[in-house]
Amino acid sequence: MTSSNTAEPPPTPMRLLVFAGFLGSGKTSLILPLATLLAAGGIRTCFIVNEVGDVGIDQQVMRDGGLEVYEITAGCICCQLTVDLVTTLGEIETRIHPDVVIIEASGVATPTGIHSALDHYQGTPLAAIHTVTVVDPTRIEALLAVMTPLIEGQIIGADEILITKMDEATDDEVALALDAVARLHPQAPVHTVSVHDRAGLAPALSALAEAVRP
Ligand SMILES: Nc1nc2c(ncn2[C@@H]2O[C@H](COP(=O)(O)OP(=O)(O)OP(=O)(O)O)[C@@H](O)[C@H]2O)c(=O)[nH]1
Ligand SMILES: [Mg+2]
Repeated sequence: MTSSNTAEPPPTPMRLLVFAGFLGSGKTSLILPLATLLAAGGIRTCFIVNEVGDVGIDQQVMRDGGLEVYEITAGCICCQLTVDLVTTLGEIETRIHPDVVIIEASGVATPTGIHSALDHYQGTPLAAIHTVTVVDPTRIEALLAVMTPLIEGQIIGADEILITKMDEATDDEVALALDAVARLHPQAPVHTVSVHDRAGLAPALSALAEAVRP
């Protein structure tokens, strides 16, 4: 017999951590250690990855690490595949109800587009949507020159910015990336990181984990 004292509390609403950033900027490389950190803290996490073209090999690495992975392919979730995104989230909520869903957007998605897509989500209202944009300082000058609205939009729409590949970037490239972020989104918290410097990366990952802590 059950009583109201022993009834299971309703599950807490899901929290979303959205990773934006141009193709090859370093999103997956950062999500891997973040997912490990969340798992170590007992935070149940699912991962949705949106690849516009071929499916990469990264998903197998994620699965090998025990992460539940959902793939959305052959289009971008912020424009053509809005329905796929909300349907996948609904399936995740029903089947798994994790604490956190990490979404790796395609390299051509903008935070605004993803947030508009998420407005169509019909499940339990999401407790938080935290959006991180990953900036590759070694390429930002060229990308800002030729893909200005996309790259600017990815920075402007973020809650937090990770400038990555610090081990590879020159001082001038880092300065240019910092200037661009300061110009476009002066209020955004900015972390400069490298996936090859785990100690230096730890505070940035902790800040992201904190943003979606249940
Ligand atoms: N030197 C260096 N290379 C990095 C770093 N982070 C990522 N990379 C490399 O950059 C390339 C792209 O990294 P990914 O993590 O796959 O980037 P992504 O944004 O997920 O790429 P897509 O999903 O294809 O858009 C890979 O060759 C990584 O090894 C870093 O901090 N330093
Ligand atoms: Mg990736």
